[in-house]
Amino acid sequence: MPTLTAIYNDQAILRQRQDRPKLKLSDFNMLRTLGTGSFGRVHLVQSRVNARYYAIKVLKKSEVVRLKQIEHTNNEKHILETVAHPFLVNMWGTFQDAINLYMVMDYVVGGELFSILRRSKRFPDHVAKFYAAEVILAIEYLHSKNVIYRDLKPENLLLDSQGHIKITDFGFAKHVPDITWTLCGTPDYLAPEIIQSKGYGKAVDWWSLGVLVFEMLAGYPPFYDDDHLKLYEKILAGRVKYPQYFIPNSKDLLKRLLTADLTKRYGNLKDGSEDIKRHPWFHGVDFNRVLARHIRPPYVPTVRGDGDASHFDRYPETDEQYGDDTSADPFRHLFPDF
Ligand code: ISQ
Repeated sequence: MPTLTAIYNDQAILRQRQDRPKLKLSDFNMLRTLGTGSFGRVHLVQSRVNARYYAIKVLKKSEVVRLKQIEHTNNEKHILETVAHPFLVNMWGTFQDAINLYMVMDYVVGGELFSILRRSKRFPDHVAKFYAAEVILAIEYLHSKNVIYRDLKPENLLLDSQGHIKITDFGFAKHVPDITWTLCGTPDYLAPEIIQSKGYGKAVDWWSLGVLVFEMLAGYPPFYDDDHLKLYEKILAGRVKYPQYFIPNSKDLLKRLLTADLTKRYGNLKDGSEDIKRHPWFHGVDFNRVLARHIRPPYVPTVRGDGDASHFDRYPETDEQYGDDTSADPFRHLFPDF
């Protein structure tokens, strides 16, 4: 991918990463919780070594095991170690104790695109296009490394201090030689071939790009239903009602992304993501300038200092003590690389 490496040399960054000392819990002061998930939480922390802020994702091993997420968790760690891109959250290291796994990542101060979208109700065309362009470059980069992301949605797009995108949460990402079969992802964003348990590949990310662009433009996803079974029927039926305020070019691109037939879906044809980037909706967008972060972001978060957490919701804090190396650790062998 010549245009990419000319502007952004991921190999140099990946090499520099390798000879860093292993991080440990005592390197950090725990500040507040930034988010919670089914098997752990993300904390804002400050390094005692360099005073910088980071986000630490803490996963409880027993929960990861109970929820059968061992493989996904190991995938997440491995993939984050092997990628470096301006629009992907950067991981600095991992460690574990008897109870938990820890992943140290950049702190991305602007919060979730989801929050801005819900507050704005919907985005004007040029705003959706800006975020779509940054996301396309990140997905294209992951696919060039044979990684499918599988969880594209506004909750997983964070805004940095300047308003550029950082994709987070690689819990469903997978290294794929060609196709894979596991049922995972978020119901609203599932591609037909996943629901139908067909083998699937990179094309699922281009489907979910279509869902994402639709949701940014409309304020709601194209296939919406509280009942998951009905939702899946809608996705498979593939009928989308496009609001009349969608401009013809956005509607045309969305139809080509939200195409159940894999042999016709944009992103999955012989020219890959070039078909999407060359589509008339992106007319006038210079993707080299996007990659270089030279396009001015539509929303710039107001930030009072690097450790400002005001763009994240508050969560009840637990008095959980991390760093337990005295308990029995029956799961260590399941996470040998942490
Ligand atoms: C980085 N910054 C803020 C929040 C985050 C949540 C998950 C992963 C990384 C993060």
